[in-house]
Parts: sequence; structure tokens; C-alpha cells
Amino acid sequence: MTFLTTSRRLSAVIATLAAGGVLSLAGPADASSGDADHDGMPNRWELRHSLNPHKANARGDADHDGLRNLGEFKHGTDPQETDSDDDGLDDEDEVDDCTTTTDPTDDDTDGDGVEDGDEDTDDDGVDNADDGDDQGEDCDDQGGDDDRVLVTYVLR
Ligand SMILES: [Ca+2]
Ligand SMILES: [Ca+2]
Ligand SMILES: [Ca+2]
Ligand SMILES: [Ca+2]
Repeated sequence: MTFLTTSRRLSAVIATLAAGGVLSLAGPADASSGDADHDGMPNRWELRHSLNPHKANARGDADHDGLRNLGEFKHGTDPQETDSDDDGLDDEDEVDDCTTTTDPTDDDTDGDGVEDGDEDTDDDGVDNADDGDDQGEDCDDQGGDDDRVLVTYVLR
């Protein structure tokens, strides 16, 4: 089946749904649709999270967790909550930290029963939530005390 055929069939399905009133092609003109302030965050999302949909506030940081509002939207986190998944790590730390890549919307990213904030990524005996060291130690330092870097080096 060619792409064109697939596309035509899809159009037919959409047309059928629209005719039946199942799907609205025009889109409702209610306040929650679209992005009134063109800041990249839909009105619906802004309203749900107590942000002003008529003020371009993508660069704002309502909850002061270090992650801008647009970043919160993209990562599916709560712009009014510093720790959306309540695992002990702030949203910004889970998103931007180069040593611990965890899901800011999943309190146990690797599913091992230990919450992300309680994991000890660099094995230094201090869990990630309390370890300033885990958060960013390798961002500007290729070695540091990260054990995994040493192992990689030895295996070369
Ligand atoms: Ca908006
Ligand atoms: Ca924020
Ligand atoms: Ca947040
Ligand atoms: Ca978190």
C-alpha cells in the first residue's frame, strides 16, 4: 500500500467521522482551545495549571524549581509543583541533571522499587536527593568521583 493510498483512506475516515459529528474539523472556539498568547503552551494546559493563558509566560518559573514553564509543559510536569512525582528530586534536577537521567513524572524510573530520590547513582552512600555531588558532578568535569567513568576508562 502506498503512502498516498493510506493517506486517502485516512482522509475518507476523517470525513466520515466529521460527517457523523464524531469529529469536529473546525474546532470549537471556546476559551480553552488554541494558544492565545502564542507562548507554546496551550490555553487548556495553562488554565489547568493556574497560569495566565493571555500572558506569554513560557520563560517564567511559577514554582521556582528552576524549570521554566515551557519546560514543564514539554516534560509533562506540574508548573506549580517543584517535585511533580514526589520522589524527592525537583523537576529541574531530573530533567537537566547530566548524571541522573530520571523521569520527572515517574517516582521510580527504573522500576526497581527504590524511588529516584532514594537511589544512590554514584555509590557514595548518600542518596541522590541529599547528594549535591550526584547532581551535576560530571557536567563540567569528565572524571570526578563518578565510578562509571573510571570503569569505562579502564575497559578501553
Ligand atoms: Ca499559551
Ligand atoms: Ca518551574
Ligand atoms: Ca515543576
Ligand atoms: Ca521528582
